[in-house]
Amino acid sequence: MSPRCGNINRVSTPGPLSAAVAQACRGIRPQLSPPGAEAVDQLLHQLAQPLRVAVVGRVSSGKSTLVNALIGRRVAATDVGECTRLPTRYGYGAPERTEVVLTDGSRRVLSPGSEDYTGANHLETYLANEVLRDMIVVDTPGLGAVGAEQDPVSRTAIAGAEAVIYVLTQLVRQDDQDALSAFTAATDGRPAGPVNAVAVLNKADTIPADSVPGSGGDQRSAARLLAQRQRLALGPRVTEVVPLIGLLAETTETGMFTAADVDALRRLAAVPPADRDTMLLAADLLLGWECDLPVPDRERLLELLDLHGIRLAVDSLVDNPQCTVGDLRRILAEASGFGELRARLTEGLWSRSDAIKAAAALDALAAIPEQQHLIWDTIELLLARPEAHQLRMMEILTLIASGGVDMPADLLDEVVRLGMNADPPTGSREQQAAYALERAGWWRSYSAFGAGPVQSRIAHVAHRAYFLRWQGLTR
Ligand SMILES: Nc1nc2c(ncn2[C@@H]2O[C@H](COP(=O)(O)OP(=O)(O)OP(=O)(O)O)[C@@H](O)[C@H]2O)c(=O)[nH]1
Ligand SMILES: [Mg+2]
Repeated sequence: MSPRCGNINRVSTPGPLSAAVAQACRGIRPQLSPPGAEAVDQLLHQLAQPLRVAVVGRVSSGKSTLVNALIGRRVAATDVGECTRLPTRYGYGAPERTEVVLTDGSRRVLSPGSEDYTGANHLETYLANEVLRDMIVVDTPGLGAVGAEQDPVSRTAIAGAEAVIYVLTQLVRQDDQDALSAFTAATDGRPAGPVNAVAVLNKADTIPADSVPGSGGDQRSAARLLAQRQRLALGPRVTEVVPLIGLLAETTETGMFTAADVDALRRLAAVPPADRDTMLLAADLLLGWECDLPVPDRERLLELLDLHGIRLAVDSLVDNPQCTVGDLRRILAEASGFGELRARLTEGLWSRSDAIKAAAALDALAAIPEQQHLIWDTIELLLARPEAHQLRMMEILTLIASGGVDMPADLLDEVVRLGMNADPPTGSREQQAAYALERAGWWRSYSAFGAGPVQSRIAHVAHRAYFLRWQGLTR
């Protein structure tokens, strides 16, 4: 096995699709040259590991903050300036440690407190946190950091990421779109599409509500509206953009918010309302105002909650002076939007991780530059199996996300929503079944009469998806 492979301990067992792909890989392996066999070993290794999710986005968009919230522990350094320089993989393992992986594939354990990254390609941190049994999280340097987009080092390190959480802030710019494409390079050429990408509109607390028409001046509606608009701008690459206040998620998920912080907030709540309102307009005003809360405490509150979070907590304490630390933590956690993100990640990534991993492995297998006939035949056989329908669906969703399919937008949208299970069921079971059967029939005739080869492939998969849905409802 390649010395580049990490030794993150696998705990959960591979799902049926991953197992089927692994079996196919083992069947092909003896026919390959040593480099081909090595590539297959790498693939088998990755198939046996939890889903590898890279958190990507522009500099200072809040990637490391989100990584901490996801892991539930403040492990990644965060800062207002450009901060994360080396990609860092967080996986389950004991003893807890950080290893520096050098560009030649060798590794050494980083002594605590040391920052000697000489020759490093990336870092691997092993933690005994339960959540890491089911995922490997990769924190990445900001896209747009000096040289980072073209930096082969960071590409290599996140190569093999099977899924991506894309952290956006207020503006989706053309170069953000480009950054999504740059991710394609980092995933060994596999496009990030709705099947493996979830987008987040972070720093929702800093969006001026008045800047978003239709929000009625309400912060949450502003964030939601903007997120919807970003989804449209990103096209079929993502099915949803989830608004998030990553800072509040980190503070509440990592246990950093304590009773001492609530005491500090109480002292702010005791300041006369007019003064308090002015103090909480800007960080400088908060830090410079005469009041009996020591400045370091104010700095800490800003770091933990920023102005919006402080205002929310103080308002809650004014409304209900009995609020406990637990109550406030719940209020802040709710405001962060992390619950919704977690639900999206569970639905969109974790619960599909078997199929995502299997699809990624098939792509990597197809890219091995030898015995192509054998490899393609094996893949075709595998895809022909009924249980591989999910893989076919992922294949066409990725095709649609690439933007090259000539088909009416409403039909493409229907397929994406079908494949992502994006629409909650409506009507009685019988009505749902009737609808699924009707759409199955429609797509079958479309595949037979209305389409070229690509459209026909899509229609075929859509037909089958509706048919399976109908079967599930009438069984
Ligand atoms: N107000 C606010 N600040 C946030 C939020 N998320 C992160 N921040 C702050 O933004 C700054 C940058 O956060 P990081 O997590 O270091 O950003 P990053 O994307 O990892 O940055 P690089 O590693 O330099 O690319 C830090 O000061 C965070 O505390 C948020 O939701 N709201
Ligand atoms: Mg960072």
